[in-house]
Amino acid sequence: TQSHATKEKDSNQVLESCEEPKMASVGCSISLENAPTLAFPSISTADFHFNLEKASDIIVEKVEEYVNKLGNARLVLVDLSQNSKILSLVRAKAAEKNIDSKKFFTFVGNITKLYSEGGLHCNVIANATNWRLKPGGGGVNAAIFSAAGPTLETATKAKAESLSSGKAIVVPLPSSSPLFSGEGVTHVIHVLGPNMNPQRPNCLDNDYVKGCKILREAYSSLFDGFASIVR
Ligand code: AR6
Repeated sequence: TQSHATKEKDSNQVLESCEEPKMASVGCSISLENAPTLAFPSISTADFHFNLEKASDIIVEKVEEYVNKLGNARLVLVDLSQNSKILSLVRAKAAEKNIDSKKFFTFVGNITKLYSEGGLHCNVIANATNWRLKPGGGGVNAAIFSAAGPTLETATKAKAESLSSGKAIVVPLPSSSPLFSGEGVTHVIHVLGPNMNPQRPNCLDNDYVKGCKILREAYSSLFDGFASIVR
């Protein structure tokens, strides 16, 4: 377990180090490692063209609202690149608000390979999906449906045919899915965020009053969904 904890620490995780003495620090890593963890991408900020400053305010606001309601569970914002603008904005704003960095942190990696490539154990991952809940389309949605295999589509269809923006649905992942066996992911939560891209359905035409309201609702639905699994 210690080597796993070390692996997690040595990876790309941006987490202030535990400052306790050595033994306490090992204990701390073990309990953190076993904690239920939700990895989530920044909803709507790539293909859906949502403003990054506004999105980062909303992420930090919603994390602050939920993080202490979730017991020892952790929330982790993930993106693919070390240079991710959204990760650095969120990191700075979360630090300003003194959000507990053991319960919320950012992580650089592919959300479908967090354990195998980054040593970060996340039992739940969120997907920024489309209204039809269909595989493909690019971004994190294509990556998750592809890594999870066809059972995710079947399990998703059993829950819902479509999703309205601002909503999330929790889908238990069949144990036959490679994401379950290889990465330890037991649930995928699909989230539909607001769309500001005119080339995608239901574009909000730059209406950020509506857009921000929907993005807040999306994170509330996501974190409520995670809370329902943790309980
Ligand atoms: N791992 C971690 N983060 C990722 C990954 C990955 N594999 N892939 C992308 N990101 P996006 P949206 C980050 O475009 O803006 C889809 O086609 C990415 O850098 O996936 O909500 C759907 O079908 C960004 O920070 O989602 C919808 O139609 C974040 O994930 C539409 O795009 C979200 O980027 C949804 O657009």
